[in-house]
Amino acid sequence: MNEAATLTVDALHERVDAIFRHAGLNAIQAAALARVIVAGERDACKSHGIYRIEGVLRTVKAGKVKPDAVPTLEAAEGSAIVKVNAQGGFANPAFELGVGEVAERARKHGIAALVVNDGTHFSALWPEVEALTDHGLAALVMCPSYSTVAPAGGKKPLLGTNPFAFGWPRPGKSPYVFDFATSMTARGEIELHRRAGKPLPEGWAIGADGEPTTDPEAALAGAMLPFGGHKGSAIGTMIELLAGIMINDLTSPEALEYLGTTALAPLHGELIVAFSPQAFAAGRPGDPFIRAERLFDAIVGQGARLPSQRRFAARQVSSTEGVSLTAPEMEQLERLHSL
Ligand code: NDP
Ligand code: PYC
Repeated sequence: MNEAATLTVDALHERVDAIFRHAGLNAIQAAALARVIVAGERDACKSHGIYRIEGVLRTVKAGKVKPDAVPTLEAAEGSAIVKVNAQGGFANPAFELGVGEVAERARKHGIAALVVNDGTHFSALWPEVEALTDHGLAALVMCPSYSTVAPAGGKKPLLGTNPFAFGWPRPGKSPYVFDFATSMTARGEIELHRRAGKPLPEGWAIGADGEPTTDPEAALAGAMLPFGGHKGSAIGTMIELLAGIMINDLTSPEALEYLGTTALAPLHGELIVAFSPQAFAAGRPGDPFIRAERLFDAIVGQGARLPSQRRFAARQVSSTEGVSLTAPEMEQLERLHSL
């Protein structure tokens, strides 16, 4: 029987990477996945932490993702659009391949986009946003998922939980970053409530009968609800259009049709747009970074907190004290390595 333990971020990365290598993933796939999963644990984002390892392994075993894929980059001379094909592997190493190129082009043109096609995506988007704010750029990131969310006024799953994230660089400080599902919550949270035997907050989901439910099992069999009613529903639809149809990749209904289940990680595309604040502000008085700080100060001055502050505080603790895992979580790491 394993006991609860505290691991350094590097030690946890090694263990997660070893699980993926053992399951047949090549070095670039395993390392990129381990980075985002460990970042989830490090930043206390449990819905996209080690709990996701089993979904990755199931998706590999089902033959729905290529564990040995090597992504390829296509960037026409002079274009502001950089395309990376994940070649049927995970989207994370594809993003890592393209991020330097899109950052360079955003600095050159003021704006540039990275399109990731043919990738399996299961992670939070803030690691990708932060990769761009680290380059001094603002960024928008979005992707579809698979049909689990009823459009506002509907009763059946159609849209995905379609995450939407934004980052603004703050010289000398952690960036301003928000990252959320366009549903009331990420699907991972529903699953974590089911595992913990806890009821859902009201307003998150409806059952297969179309009636509101707080039972996670009924919610998983029914539909999740968009956040903010028609507003979240419209943003989720925009993501289907921009990061599905416009980039000629799968929409959430098509991703579900391809997979045939929501128990595996979804295959689809992803759209990342990077902006150079200096380029947009050029020619007018005022420094965009100084002006942004005034806005953040005014928000915090009212007693509000900035998004991602909870994560950055958790990151600070993890980097000095390590990541604490419960006995069942340690058991899970052990078991998954011996599969
Ligand atoms: P949450 O509702 O937990 O949080 C959303 C954002 O709001 C975070 O940036 C959070 O910052 C911020 N926030 C929360 N409370 C406050 C507050 N009181 N004041 C200011 N900001 C606040 O997220 P979701 O459940 O909607 O999504 C969780 C994750 O799931 C996301 O990272 C998303 O990318 C991922 N996801 C991925 C999908 C995929 O297909 N790949 C699909 C759906 C979701 P903080 O973290 O600091 O609390
Ligand atoms: O948590 O909603 C979610 C999710 C779907 C796909 C990856 N994460």
